[in-house]
Amino acid sequence: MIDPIYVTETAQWGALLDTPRPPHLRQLFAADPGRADRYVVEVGDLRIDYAKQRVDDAVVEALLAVADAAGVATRRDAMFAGEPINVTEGRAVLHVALRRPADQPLTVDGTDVVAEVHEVLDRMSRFSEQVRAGDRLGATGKRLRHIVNIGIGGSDLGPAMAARALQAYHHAELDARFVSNVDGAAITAALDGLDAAETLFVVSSKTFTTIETLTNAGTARAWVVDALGEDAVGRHFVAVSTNAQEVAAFGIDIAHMFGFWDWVGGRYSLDSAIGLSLMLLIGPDRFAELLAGFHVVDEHFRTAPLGANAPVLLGLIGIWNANVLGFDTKAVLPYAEELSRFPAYLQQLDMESNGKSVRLDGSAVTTDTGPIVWGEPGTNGQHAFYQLLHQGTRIVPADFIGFANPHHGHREHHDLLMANLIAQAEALAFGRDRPDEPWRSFPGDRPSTTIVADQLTPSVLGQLVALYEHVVFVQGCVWGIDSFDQWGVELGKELANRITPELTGDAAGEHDSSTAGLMTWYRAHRRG
Ligand code: G6Q
Repeated sequence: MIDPIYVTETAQWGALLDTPRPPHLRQLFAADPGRADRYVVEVGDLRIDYAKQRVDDAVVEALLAVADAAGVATRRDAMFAGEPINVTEGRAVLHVALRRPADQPLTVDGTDVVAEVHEVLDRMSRFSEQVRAGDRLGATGKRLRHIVNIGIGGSDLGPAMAARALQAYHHAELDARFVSNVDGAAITAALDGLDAAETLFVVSSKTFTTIETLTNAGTARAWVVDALGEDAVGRHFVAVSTNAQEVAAFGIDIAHMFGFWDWVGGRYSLDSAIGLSLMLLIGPDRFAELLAGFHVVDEHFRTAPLGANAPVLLGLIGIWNANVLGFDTKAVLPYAEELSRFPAYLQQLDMESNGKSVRLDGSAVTTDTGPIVWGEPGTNGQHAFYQLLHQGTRIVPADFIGFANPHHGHREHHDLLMANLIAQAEALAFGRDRPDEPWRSFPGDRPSTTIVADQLTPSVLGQLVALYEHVVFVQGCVWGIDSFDQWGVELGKELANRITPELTGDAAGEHDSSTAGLMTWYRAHRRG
């Protein structure tokens, strides 16, 4: 049993709240020429500069004491050891095992989970190689050229984000589309222009009971049957799931199912079989590089002293921003078009993990928990919402992400892009005084972290994702919440299941007057 933690009742939390707020970033930099060197941490290929955060040595020390009081290191070790730290679901949390090398076994309840992981990875690799080489063909003998990944939430955002991020590594003869929304417009667009004989559907669902995914998969199945006949289904559908029974019930042969385990949370599953669509696109070797990148950061998180541990430091700075300075949101601003889905991915990772109000024992938290995470790739945001970031009354801490070398050959574009990233972080931190024209004044002192790497390779993407996974973990430890459940999505699902037959049938149940009014309106206007 994991002991609940009431961090806000500890002396260390009190000391944190009493720690003097550092002066303006202009003064911090002016007083300390070594600041930029000391407030940088390097992990793998990532260079993480947090010198523009509103912290000083006293704040960092107080935050580290809070991490100690919250037992961050003990909890981290419990996660790596496979203890059931997801207490409300009674499960281990072992996404770190998904990227462990084959020669580093990890035995949990008498089973070497790493051996199981590699067994599935090997099957995925064989299958991917066959499709990529054109050895596994569609039912009519045509080469499979189009992958349609059907999944939602954790079974969509990871592979969709990574497929976009690693576009430069895609097989030249394969493309992929991702369908998640139950809105029929999504599957219609995904199927538009495709030849069923050349299309492979990857139905990704941990539970295989998710209504959106099953609805989309059912429509896709009917589309294939219509074009190629019932017998073609086996050649055009594979499943990724933990639920063999439901996969078989849907009509996919479990010989074409790639499994994973209940200790992989949906939003932590990109590097499990949920990454199959990605592996098809980039190949098993590049997928292995992605996993190796994750592992580099896992090892750093597991072994580096807390004061030099990137996820710990970034997680604690997030605590300082959210709980002490009172900043409610956080912007993620990748200066890389390929990372266009990264903010959405992080939104789920962070907000579904740490958007909680009760602690491990069900008691109410006594401080704010996870921030609202949002963002867009630069430079587009600069011509839109950055106005508020620079001059608004609300302060939004930002993470800038950029790379020295792009995958395209337009160096002049890239120099401009990176100049903008660097300039924005500088402008936010230092501002500009124009007392004569206040509307042209920039207050500065707006905090940011800048994460850079040489290039967005599969390994670097793995490193980035693992970094944020562990940041979220550290914060969840401090707040004493279960970062690995997601009960908050249940009520809406239940009510939708209740309302669906009421919208289409005759019997309407009891609802408040607003809900009943909406249902009456829909029933009156619904055609077909
Ligand atoms: C993620 C959540 C959630 C989940 C989806 C899809 O952590 O659990 O986003 O991934 O609801 O679930 P299935 O994979 O079971 O279809």
